[in-house]
Amino acid sequence: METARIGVTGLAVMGRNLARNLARHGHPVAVHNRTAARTKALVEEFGGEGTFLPAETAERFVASLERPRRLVIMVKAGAPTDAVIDEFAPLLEPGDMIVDGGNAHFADTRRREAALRERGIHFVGTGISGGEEGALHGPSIMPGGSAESYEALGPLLEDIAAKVDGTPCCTHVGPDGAGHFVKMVHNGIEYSDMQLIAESYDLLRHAAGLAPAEIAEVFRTWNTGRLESYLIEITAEVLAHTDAATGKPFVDVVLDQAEQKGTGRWTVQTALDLGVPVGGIAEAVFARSVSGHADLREASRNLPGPARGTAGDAGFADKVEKALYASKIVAYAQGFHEIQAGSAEYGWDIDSGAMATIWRGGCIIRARFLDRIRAAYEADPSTPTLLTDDHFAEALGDAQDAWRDVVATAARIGVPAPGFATALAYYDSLRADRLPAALTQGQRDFFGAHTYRRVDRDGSFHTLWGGDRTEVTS
Ligand code: NBP
Repeated sequence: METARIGVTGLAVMGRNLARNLARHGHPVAVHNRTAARTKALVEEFGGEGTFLPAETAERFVASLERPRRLVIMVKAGAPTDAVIDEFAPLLEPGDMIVDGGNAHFADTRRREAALRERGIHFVGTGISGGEEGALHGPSIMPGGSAESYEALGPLLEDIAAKVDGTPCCTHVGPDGAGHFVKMVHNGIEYSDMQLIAESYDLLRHAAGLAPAEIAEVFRTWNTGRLESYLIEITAEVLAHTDAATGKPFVDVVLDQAEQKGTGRWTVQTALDLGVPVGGIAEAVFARSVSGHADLREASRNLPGPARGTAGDAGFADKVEKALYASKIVAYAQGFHEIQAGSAEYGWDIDSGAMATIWRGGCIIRARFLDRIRAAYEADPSTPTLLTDDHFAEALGDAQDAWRDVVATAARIGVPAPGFATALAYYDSLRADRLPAALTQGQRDFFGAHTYRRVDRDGSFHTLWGGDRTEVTS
């Protein structure tokens, strides 16, 4: 009986395209889906692209895999993933591998990995970015799990991943949940990137007075420079598009209420747990949340504010470009800080430069900029922040006047720019000699005897605020 090198169960858009990608690269692939009609449709439509071994039952699917077995799950994240693991794990043997390519929460991946490890089965939580197109033509792949499992899976995954300068956008991220953690932060950064681009558009429209088609041209120009990226490219496409039904700019007929699904929220929740400031990502999640509160917005529409006349000068678009680049550096610095914090907390030993390398292609945040991040980590692998890298520090220095002018202009004319504002505040917080946290500590000691440390000697202290205000050691 012919055997498959790898199997995919769950053949909706992602699983189907991943299976086709494997088959197109010459890997015989077993295919299975809970509802058999999807399996049949895949083979009928795309059977000519390679060797597919369809199976109607879990038993036949597992039996068709060469050993050790490599089984990829591409089903809806959450309970369906557990259901599929429960169905397949009893059919597997020690040494076999289950790859979960869904968008699982890394804590679930850690739980599943630990449970399956006890049975000798490798569970490989794998972040896959790039949507359905990426799955078919080459995604960015972030596999976690054991190093041993990567030896067996890596060549296959690297084969189907996107390539940049011949380097595959896939590497072993680290043990257990590391892959899904990095994919989560990738999505958080994506939120931030998109929000900053949206604010740039809003300011070009309302401060510089440009029309959507003109703004599309600005983005096209930016895409030839240091901001070159997939997101800038598609922004120009969306802004240049005209609605066929009304003849209006497409962006003007789309309801301005954005959705925020799991991963952006998880990135912020996890950052809070780890104590990592990711204001740029948080503001991006909140900006979508604000947009979705239609009642709140309707009730607030007539609140007073400044007249929204155009306020940008002739060089305003260049200033927005600088503010965007500077804020983007901050967003990535925050995301990478979260990756480093997660890596330290869970003992993953994640190579940050390698993450920048595998995000250069295949995924939504792919950009020329990521080469700069890779170079920054190459120059100093243990840097506490990307902001101090020579290239980034120079860009941040060069952006100073423009960045502040853009944030001030937004505030003056009443255009919300929470992404730009929080990025600048983070930057100023980090470079400040003294922060007002000293006063916060004083307040906390006053109302709760929480104690404070002093700048001039070691120890914890408390002032007797309700008494004679002498200081005691605590
Ligand atoms: P969906 O997330 O829409 O899931 C549909 C698949 O899950 C179908 O194959 C369905 O089988 C199967 N399934 C469900 Br629902 N419950 C099941 C159960 N209890 N037992 C067995 N199978 C079950 O598919 P998708 O959009 O292709 O995404 C797959 C995974 O990839 C998700 O985790 C998603 O978050 C992740 N992802 C998606 C994208 C993207 O751009 N769409 C990008 C990156 C990652 P059925 O056919 O029998 O109903």
